[in-house]
Amino acid sequence: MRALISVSDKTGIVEFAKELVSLGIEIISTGGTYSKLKSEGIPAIEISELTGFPECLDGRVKTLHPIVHAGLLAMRSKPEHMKQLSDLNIETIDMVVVNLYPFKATILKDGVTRDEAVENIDIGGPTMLRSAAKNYQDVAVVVDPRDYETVLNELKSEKQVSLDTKFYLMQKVFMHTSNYDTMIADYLKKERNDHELPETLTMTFEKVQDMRYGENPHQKAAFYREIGKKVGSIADAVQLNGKELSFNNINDTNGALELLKEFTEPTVVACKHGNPCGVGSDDNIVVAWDKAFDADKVSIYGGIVTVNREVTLELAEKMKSVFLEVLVAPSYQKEALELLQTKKNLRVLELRDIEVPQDKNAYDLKKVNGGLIVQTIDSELMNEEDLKVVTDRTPSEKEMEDMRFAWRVVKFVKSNGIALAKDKQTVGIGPGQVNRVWSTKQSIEHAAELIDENATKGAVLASDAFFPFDDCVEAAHQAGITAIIQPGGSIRDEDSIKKCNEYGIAMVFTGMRHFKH
Ligand code: 93A
Repeated sequence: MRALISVSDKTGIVEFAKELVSLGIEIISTGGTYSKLKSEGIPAIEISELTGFPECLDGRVKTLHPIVHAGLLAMRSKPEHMKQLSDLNIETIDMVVVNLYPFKATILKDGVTRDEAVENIDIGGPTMLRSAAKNYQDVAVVVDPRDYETVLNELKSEKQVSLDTKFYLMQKVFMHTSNYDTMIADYLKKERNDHELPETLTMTFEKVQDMRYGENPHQKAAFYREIGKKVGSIADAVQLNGKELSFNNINDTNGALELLKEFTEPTVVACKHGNPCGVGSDDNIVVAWDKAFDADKVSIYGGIVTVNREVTLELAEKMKSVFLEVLVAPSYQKEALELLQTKKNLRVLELRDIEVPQDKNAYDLKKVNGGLIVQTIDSELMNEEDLKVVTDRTPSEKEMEDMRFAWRVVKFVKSNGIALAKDKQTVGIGPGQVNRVWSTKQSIEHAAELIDENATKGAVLASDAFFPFDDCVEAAHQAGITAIIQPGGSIRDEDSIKKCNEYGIAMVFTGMRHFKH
């Protein structure tokens, strides 16, 4: 029996090769692997000796030779194949142990050049893997060091690798090589800044962890991360305290981080079930917390909080008294972290790159039954030049400031979404209703019930999409709201504008809609 070993990741290879030799298996190997085995005193034949051809072109051509590939692809059950091999003086190769040039590790390196990445595209390795895998009935192909043990155990007890295992190894190879190629294609697409949606969509994600369950306890779940640069996402956060993140934690934290990224000034976002329940901005992060907390002291219970400034001891003390599921911040003062770590259920995460904006060309994917709907992410807020006052009254500077704040928030409220704000604090949020006036009424009720009856007086209202009727303006007026920001674009815009003018409400159109489902 002969095994060809050519590995970049040399983990466990010496022990594995030693065992193969002790089982009487002959080893053929490529340059670096050969040197490693030799230095450990393991007998091996160099690939160039087998092929009679030197490794050349900086190693670009090592194993790409018919002696290798005929030896792998010959079907032992076909006499013509075996006769041809013998006529050509080629011997079979019965096992391939290959793992590939570290393309992923290379593209993840800081400052990697395109040339360096391209040089790390393995050609000979996948070719051998594919040849061996195609002929799986006769060749055992090991791409993952974690399979060395299984293979050895079978060789020791059965003197061969079982067909079942060989089939499993084959399937693993095609999964591996297709992921490898997809990773290369993804990288090149990004390098070309290609924003097109391709004819067939392939992406590779790697498993970060299995999760106890999914959205509900009877659903299986795992968390996969995109392969590529760090983008300040939940996948890049480092957990400093608390239980493992759940499926819902990850989903909700993602939403809370997306919203937070809209803000550069000190801001605190509290979210529940994918919707913000309280958002506050201020020059002082502790005041921002107070605003987010006071916005809705009920819903924040068991909520997710994201913060874009260091958590100080003063802030941690305030947070400690609230039951939170997840807290994410760019950093923690030492004493603050120690205090938070006394709450064993609180998942405390550090995300240094919290402000890194999302990649504008990233895909937003939604699985539907039988397919996938794909779009680029909603990375815009509005075009300043489209911002237009449509009422007789022009909003005051303060109203404008609050409207800009509310507009950022409402972008992340599930549609139909309404956000009310005053003094850079949300005072009412109306998410996910099937008509807009209900969302409006809900946001007003939120303010009255969770803050006080006067919370909406002098507040502003942001709507993620246009008003189909003037009923939202009516409700806003009843609540004492003085300014409205919305995309505009309804055939009945005039009705809403008229009503605003009647009540002295200032209204601006952004010309951009932010549905979110
Ligand atoms: O440069 S290659 O694409 N050309 C080849 O012919 C070839 N054969 C094996 N890369 C090739 N390999 C790869 O070399 C293997 O997939 C493995 O990752 C690596 C092992 O090289 P070494 O034994 O010299 O460290």
